[in-house]
Amino acid sequence: MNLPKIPLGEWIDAFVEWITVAFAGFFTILTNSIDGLLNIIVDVLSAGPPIVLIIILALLVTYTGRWPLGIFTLISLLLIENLGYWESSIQTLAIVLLSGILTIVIGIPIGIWCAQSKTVQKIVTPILDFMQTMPAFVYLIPSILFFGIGVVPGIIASFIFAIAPTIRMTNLGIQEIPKDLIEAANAFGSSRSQKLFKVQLPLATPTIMAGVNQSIMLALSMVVTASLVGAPGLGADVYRAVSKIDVGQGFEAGLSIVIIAIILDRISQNLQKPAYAHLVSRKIVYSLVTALVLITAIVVAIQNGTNKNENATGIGAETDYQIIGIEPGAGIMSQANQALTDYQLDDWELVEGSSAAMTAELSKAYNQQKPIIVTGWSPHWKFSKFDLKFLEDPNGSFGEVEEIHTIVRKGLEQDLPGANTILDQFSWEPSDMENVMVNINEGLEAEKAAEKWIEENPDKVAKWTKGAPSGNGEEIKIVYVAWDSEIASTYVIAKVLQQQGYDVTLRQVEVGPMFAGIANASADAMVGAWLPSTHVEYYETYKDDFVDLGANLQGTRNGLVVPKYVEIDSIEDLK
Ligand code: PBE
Repeated sequence: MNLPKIPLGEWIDAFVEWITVAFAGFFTILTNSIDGLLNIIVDVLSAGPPIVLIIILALLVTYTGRWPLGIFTLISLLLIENLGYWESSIQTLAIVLLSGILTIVIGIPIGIWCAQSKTVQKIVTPILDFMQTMPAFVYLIPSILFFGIGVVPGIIASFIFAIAPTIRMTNLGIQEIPKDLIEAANAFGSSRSQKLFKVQLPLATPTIMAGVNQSIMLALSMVVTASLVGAPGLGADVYRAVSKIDVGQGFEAGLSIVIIAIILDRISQNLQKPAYAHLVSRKIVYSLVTALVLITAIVVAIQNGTNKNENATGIGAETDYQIIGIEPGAGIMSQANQALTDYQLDDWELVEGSSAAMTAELSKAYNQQKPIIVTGWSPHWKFSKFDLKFLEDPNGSFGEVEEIHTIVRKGLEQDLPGANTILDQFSWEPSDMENVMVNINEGLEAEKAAEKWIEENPDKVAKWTKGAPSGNGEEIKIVYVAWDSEIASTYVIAKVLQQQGYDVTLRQVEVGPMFAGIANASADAMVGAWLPSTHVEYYETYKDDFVDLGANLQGTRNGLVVPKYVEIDSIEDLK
């Protein structure tokens, strides 16, 4: 059958683009409010020294879930603090609390509404099914466009992912109430709202709380995913560990997430029926906690108000002192961190995320002519699409002009001599690479863009394949990171190898795994090692276990990049 493909993706793209523009103002307000709320929560949680919060949490857990749990909380939180994950934990806790609060404030009323109207329930149920089964990653994509990168798209995506149980359980809890109780309430002539607040909600509370508990757990399970778009906290620590293959750090951060999960789970499960309610009444304890939170919030707010420099202007204030980064394991991220130290930019924050999120953020700012600073490298399509400039780097934090190397596993030369020769002879110019990148950015599939370049450059390709025996369908595994530059080079070399008779498999991985994969021979080749400085750490770690076939491109550059309309010229101007 030759039916044309339904352009579902295109429709969604157009729809999302329309929303992005039409509701830009609304999204800005929403972003700022969520960001503001989150900052308040973080400020409150980190108001005193860690030990204060640790003791308060331990007491709260003791009260709700008995003393053994309290002791567990005390010890495990001290452990988190000792391992150095306290700040990340506060961030994570704040993100989960805020998603939880949003879920309660929005989910419970919707649940009540569902319980009261069959029609609403019929509409809401399939939407919830959809929201819960759609992979949570997918929500991140439009979230970045609407809310930019950082913590807000993460919170929104967690919220969408987590709200369903609260709505469902509220609905269920109310519907489960025995009919005779409702009839009795009716018989006494109670109004709708009396019935709701005096009969239905109190009776349904345990079920509703079970829903809220599940929602909080789901929100917590989103923290790693959310870190892909720049949400800070333990999730970002885990992502960073994966990106660099740091087993120890991964375990420590993972363990901290488990501890926080247990604590949140036990508190939210037992809030309704605290273990020691017979000793101290719930009212007293919860009022105390609420009062404490409110007082801290007010004190913190007053302090912030007096500290704030109202007339802050300049690039820092305009960009919120943020530099938009990419994957945490990328070489350019260590260089950017080095630059923050070298130029003493203590106020600045390097936001972690992904290359795709970075370019999305850049396009968005550029279209609104807003100032923005990103970690950037050339060759890259963004230089053809936008008017950009590298900031001068007098201290050389980003290294000199570099080259990109092809690296293969040991033994490839013996096993697949033809493929090895082609990889060895692969070499092209920055303009070639940029040409492929621009085509991909303009919507051509990576594979098609590679084919197109190969067709247009037969002479270059002939040099790469010269003297290389063809393959006989042997498999060759190439690994790459989803940086635009590496997508271009990898697809081109893959297509050439394929045309020469090899069965090429491409694997997209994080930076650390790319190097480690070649070193432990679970992959055969990569064409994206930026040397001598960008990937020096990985190179040094694994260099005894792979074969460096030398440069395939010369003249790359890393640095901080801004649109030309931004009025600074050097990293020094950020001070
Ligand atoms: N990059 C592109 C990579 C290498 C290729 C500059 C983003 C990095 O920083 O690791």
